[in-house]
Formats: sequence, structure tokens, C-alpha cells
Amino acid sequence: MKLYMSPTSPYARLVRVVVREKGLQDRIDENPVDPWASEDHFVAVNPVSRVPTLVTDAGYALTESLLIAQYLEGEFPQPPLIPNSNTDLVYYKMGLGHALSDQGVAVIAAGKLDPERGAPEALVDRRREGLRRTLAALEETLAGREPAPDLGDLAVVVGLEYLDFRFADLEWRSHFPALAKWHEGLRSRPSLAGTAPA
Ligand SMILES: N[C@@H](CCC(=O)N[C@@H](CS)C(=O)NCC(=O)O)C(=O)O
Repeated sequence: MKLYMSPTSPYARLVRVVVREKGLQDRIDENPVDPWASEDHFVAVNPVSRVPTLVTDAGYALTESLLIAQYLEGEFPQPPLIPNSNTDLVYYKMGLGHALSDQGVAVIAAGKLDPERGAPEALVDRRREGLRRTLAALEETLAGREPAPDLGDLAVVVGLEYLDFRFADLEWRSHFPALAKWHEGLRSRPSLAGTAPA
């Protein structure tokens, strides 16, 4: 299979983390692409020109990081990343982890599309407020919990580290110390350490 990715995309990173957790590096080739360049060869694969895009052995181009992760979970169930118990908690963390990435990317993408004026202030304010509330909710849920790690935990770490990469000024660790402690338990995991954005 072929995975189109970019090294800074948190969405692509989540899929790359799943690939490593399941030991699929030999089955899935990673192809770096600049999705913003809308290159003909990539648009022919994914009309939206976004990463991640996974082309399956049958030739279907799958889009949307969480759907790709769930597809891989179905095809390669071991080790399980969506366990049968506490599934609602796993999906809760998947949603909020994805939301950290989404709210951050919304600001970065708007600035990228209009470099002269930058992202509209109202959008930046709303997304930053959303980020703070999302972090507060995760702080409350994850305080004192042992990381599993399941797909939800992995999505949360990917989101948090995207904030480190693009929004260091948020200083989320000093505002949410329990979340920072929880994150310490996972950050050096090889699937995560080997895919950090740079
Ligand atoms: N909802 C999608 C978002 C994917 C996405 O927006 N990826 C960004 C890279 S971080 C991209 O390819 N952007 C190019 C564009 O929007 O034109 C997912 O979860 O996979």
C-alpha cells in the first residue's frame, strides 16, 4: 500500500503512528508530498489534494485520518488500538485529540492561504479559545490515568505535539500540568518519537 503524507501534518502523523504500532512499515510505503501544491499526480489520486491518503492494494485511495486508522485497525487487528472495552472513552479521546490538530491546522492553513494578511483575527481567537477548552477537558479526563496506549491516546499525543510544533506560545504544559504528566508517559514511545514533526 502507498501512504501519501507530509512530515508536518498531524493527520498524516496519526496514520504513520498506527503503521508503526502495528508493525506495517514493510507493507506501507510512505510517499512525501506537498498537498498545498496540488500536483497533478497527487490530484489524480486524491481530488481534494490532502494528506494523509492511503492507496490500498486494490487501488482505492482512502482519505480522512481517522477513517484510515480505523481501516488499518480492521485489516490488521493486532495489536488492537480500539479495544472492546471502554470504547466510548477511546472515541472520546480520538475526537478531542483530532480536535486539537484540527483547530491548530485551521489557523495555520488560513495564514498559509493569505500570507499578506494572515489568518483572520476572529478565526484565530475562536480556535485558540477552543484549544484552551479542549485542553481543559482533556486535563480533567486524563489526570492520574495510565496511558493505554490506544488510538485515542495516540491521537491526543499527536494533537498536543502539534501544539508544541506550531503554538509553543500557548504553553499548554504550564496551564495543564496533569495533562503534561500524562503526556510524559507516552512521548518516548518509538512510534511517536520516530514521527515527531520537524
Ligand atoms: N480531515 C482530514 C484533514 C486533512 C488535512 O487537512 N490535511 C492537510 C495537511 S495538515 C492538507 O493536506 N491540507 C491541504 C489542503 O487543505 O489543501 C483528515 O483528518 O485527514
